[in-house]
Amino acid sequence: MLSKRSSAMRQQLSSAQTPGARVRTLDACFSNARRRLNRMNTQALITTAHAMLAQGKGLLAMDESNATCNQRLAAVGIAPTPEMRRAYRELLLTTPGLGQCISGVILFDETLHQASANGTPFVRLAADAGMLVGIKTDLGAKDMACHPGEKVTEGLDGLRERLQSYFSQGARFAKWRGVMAVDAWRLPSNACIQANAHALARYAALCQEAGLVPIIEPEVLMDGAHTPARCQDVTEAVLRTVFEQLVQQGVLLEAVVLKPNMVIAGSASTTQTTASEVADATLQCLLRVVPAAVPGIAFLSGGQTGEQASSRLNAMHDGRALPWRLTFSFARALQYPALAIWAGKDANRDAAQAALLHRARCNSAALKGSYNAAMELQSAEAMPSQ
Ligand code: 5MM
Repeated sequence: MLSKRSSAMRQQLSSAQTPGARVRTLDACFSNARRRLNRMNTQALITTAHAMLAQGKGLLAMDESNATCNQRLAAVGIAPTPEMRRAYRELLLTTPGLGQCISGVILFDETLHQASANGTPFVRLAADAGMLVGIKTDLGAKDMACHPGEKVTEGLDGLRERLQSYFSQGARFAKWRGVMAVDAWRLPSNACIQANAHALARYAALCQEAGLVPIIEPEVLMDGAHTPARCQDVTEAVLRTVFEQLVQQGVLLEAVVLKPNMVIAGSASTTQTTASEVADATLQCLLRVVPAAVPGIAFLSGGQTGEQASSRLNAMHDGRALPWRLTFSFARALQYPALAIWAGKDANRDAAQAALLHRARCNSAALKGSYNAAMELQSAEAMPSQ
């Protein structure tokens, strides 16, 4: 299987460069990747990537940094304390039936080391529910020097050692997010795209060396008034650069998961598109730049409501043939209703878990093209399990 996929990737990438030097460059990339990863590691990575992309399942991103998690708790009136962060993450991980729709959870460093109130480590809770453990490995998007309004993600220093430690604690995949702000013509700069793509590729290579499947998350932000066409152009340029960098760094494309934004208008744009238009633009963009060797694409929600994210994901599953599996890796679009219902009160715990399960089931249905607005009227208990 690996050699078939490698050959597909070779063909696809070759067509994007000039003939002579291109073949030598690609040969070097492939032999580098193979030298670095022995056959056993390669097979284990590919197996993990396929498990993350299991049919009908997606990923739950619950890896908000402390600052982001605190903001989200405070926004619904919950005290932003370490104990409330822990209790909230326990609520998410102990949701009955979650493993039927969720293949893996992305944790923040703090959460990886935490345990439930009865002392069960969170890593054990995830494993018992049949969910793989992933870890956010970047150290955040920081202001980029000489580039006002732009950010570059940091965290490469010491990453090799952190990854070894995460693997020994049970993590089997990782995540790194680069963010690109958009405006009508100036942003993102080429420097910002190049810097973030380079960091993503170096992170991905280190992950594979440590036995972790890298989730590669180059996010083109929804903030602003840009048109859907502008989002599509920028997303295509960003992803093209990311894949060039991944190949240069010798990353094995068969063992990565791409986590992109959908192609949608800026949240303040007057030109909003329908779910099927979002699906068409997103898939046109991805088909142009994502090699067929990549096993799967797990979308971020980026500030869409739960219903918007589900309906757009559903519209991408209309029976068209695609070279990769599509799924979700949502944070807000899965968690927000649950967080608001919980409000930090034990009495609301069951209802909050039902709300999380409901969103997970809606997204699972979207992966089969069977999500519809009527599902939003059903409670999680009443919905058939996927
Ligand atoms: C884009 O954010 C990621 C996906 O979440 P959404 O589905 O809500 O867009 C998410 O995994 C994010 O990377 C984490 O929440 C960490 O964010 P911070 O801002 O804390 O680094």
